[in-house]
Amino acid sequence: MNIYFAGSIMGGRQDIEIYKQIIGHLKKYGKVLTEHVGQDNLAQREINLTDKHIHDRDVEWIKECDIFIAEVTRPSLGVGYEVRTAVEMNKRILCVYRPEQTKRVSAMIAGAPEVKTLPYSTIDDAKKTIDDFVKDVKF
Ligand code: 6IA
Repeated sequence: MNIYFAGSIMGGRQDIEIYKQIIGHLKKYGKVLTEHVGQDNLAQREINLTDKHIHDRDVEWIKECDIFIAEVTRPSLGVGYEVRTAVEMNKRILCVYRPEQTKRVSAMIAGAPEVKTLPYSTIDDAKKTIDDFVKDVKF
């Protein structure tokens, strides 16, 4: 199974440790196409890539994914754009967020009928939510 994980980059890297843990968990289920979202040295890795290259590659990966999962606590233009792209491609989409950190997720995510948006408080909760979502997709 190909998995696309989306998390904030230019929107702020404060949640990177959480992204790492979610990505580590997702790897149990298949190939995470966007492992770099959880990598500390992303800026160095991608420094020579143009914006167009990054955009076109990421859109191609969304096309290839079987499930799309985003951590949306930290608002990110890129993640919002990717969620909409995944909607257009009829992907199965889960967005998770920590209500302790953000009062409300954007209505354009929380209000989208094609997107399952669920709160979590601990990383174990997030993993459980992901497990349930994957089970649902498989059967
Ligand atoms: O607007 P944001 O940067 O927060 O958007 C983050 C989302 O867009 C992530 O889910 C990524 O999949 C995608 N994205 C944005 N920028 C990049 C990137 N390079 N490389 C890969 N995916 C990206 C940024 C390079 C920069 C740190 C030098």
